Amino acid sequence: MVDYDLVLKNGTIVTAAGTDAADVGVRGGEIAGIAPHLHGAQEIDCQGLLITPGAVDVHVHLQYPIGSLTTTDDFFTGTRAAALGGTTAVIDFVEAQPQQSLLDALAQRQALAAERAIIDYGFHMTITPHDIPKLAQVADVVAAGCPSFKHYMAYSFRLHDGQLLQSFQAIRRAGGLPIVHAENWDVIQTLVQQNLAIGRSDPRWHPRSRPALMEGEAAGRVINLAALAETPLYIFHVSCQAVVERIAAARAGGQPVFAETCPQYLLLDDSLFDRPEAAGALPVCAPPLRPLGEQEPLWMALARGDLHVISTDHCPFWLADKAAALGDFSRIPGGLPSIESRFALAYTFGVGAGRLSLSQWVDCCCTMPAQLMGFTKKGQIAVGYDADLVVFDPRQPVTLSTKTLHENVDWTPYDGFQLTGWPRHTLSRGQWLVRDGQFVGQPGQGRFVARRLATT
Ligand code: DUC
Ligand code: ZN
Repeated sequence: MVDYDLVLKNGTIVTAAGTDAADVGVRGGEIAGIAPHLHGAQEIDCQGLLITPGAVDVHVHLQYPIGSLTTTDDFFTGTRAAALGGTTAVIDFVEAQPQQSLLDALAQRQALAAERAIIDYGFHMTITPHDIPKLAQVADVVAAGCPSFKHYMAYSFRLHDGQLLQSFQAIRRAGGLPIVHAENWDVIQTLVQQNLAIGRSDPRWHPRSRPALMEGEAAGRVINLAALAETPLYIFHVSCQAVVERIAAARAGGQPVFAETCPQYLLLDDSLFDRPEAAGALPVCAPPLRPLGEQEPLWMALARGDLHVISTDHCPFWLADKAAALGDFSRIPGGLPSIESRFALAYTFGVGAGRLSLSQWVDCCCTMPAQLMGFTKKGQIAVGYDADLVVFDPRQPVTLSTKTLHENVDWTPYDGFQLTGWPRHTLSRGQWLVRDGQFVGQPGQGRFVARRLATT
């Protein structure tokens, strides 16, 4: 009997809870059955392959204006690359203009994404200093399906401690989740000026002006502010042990602090800044890549549960735009691409290298990010969830390069990386996005998803 629109047959289902040899039946865009011997109008043989939830990337910057530049992947190219890499939902950002309401800014950004996105998406609302008088609007933003709010402790739009506290209090009242980019901007600015003043202008002075010690200090401070406001907290792009230690201590004391790290902090180190000419400028991002030795403890923190998510902070700029600022490291646009390779990088260097179990891999890349950010129907293989599914070939060899990747950028920090394991098929709400490694999706197919946090 044909009960389903589509059945993924004979694969190994991997969830955050374990593995299971069963078929997955899809009906009406949802997962409708998980059992042996299911039958459907379409049946796909997944023998020898893993079936995972679609991966969820909760930190991406697509067609995102930063200073005078805009990130080079737009909502089409970025989400197409994401789908080819097994990611079926992303969270991008929205920032209001000084005179604009938060809801108006959200509607504007939603309209931009709606035309072009391939996969489902949401937005974090950024709270900048000019939004402090607008904090009464936070409840409307949560009600509109954006319950997570980004705060910077760095850059011109950083918030001071009192402003962070005020924002956290408003978000707590509204049942939202504050997110923080934790660095100490005053110290960074002082070190940048000191270094530039004595002619230390090349990229190797970028990480030396943004010390891990002070990332740890900023994280500790913001954890304390969250405790004061009695709110949960999510920390973006943790790069070093100094932050992990603060998170672990807070969690041991019962404080609900959650955090992500990114492939660049797990796999790359600050020796890349010593490369000559433009090559040394390319890996500039903030927080910076850290010295060799800082990477392994991040993997261990993921396995232990002191870090919870691997996201990308995908933020691509052209090689020429990075190179143009070579004379002053502090002007190099910060950001690295990895929206396409994150899930497979985490498989090869996590599972393949024995650092993560299969379930931890799925948890960090799919389930936890969905759960923490309130995607209530994503990140799991369970009846009633969206049929966002990846069929992953754990034996597929791939050498990463701009030739094999589809990100709209002319370099990758993972050039030459040899992976074993890559997504073969990607489905979003039961629709094919990628079939046998070929993109078959349509612009505009992705939908805005109103997120609801478990606590709201
Ligand atoms: N850091 C980056 O490297 N890029 C985008 C924003 C950020 O905080
Ligand atoms: Zn970012």
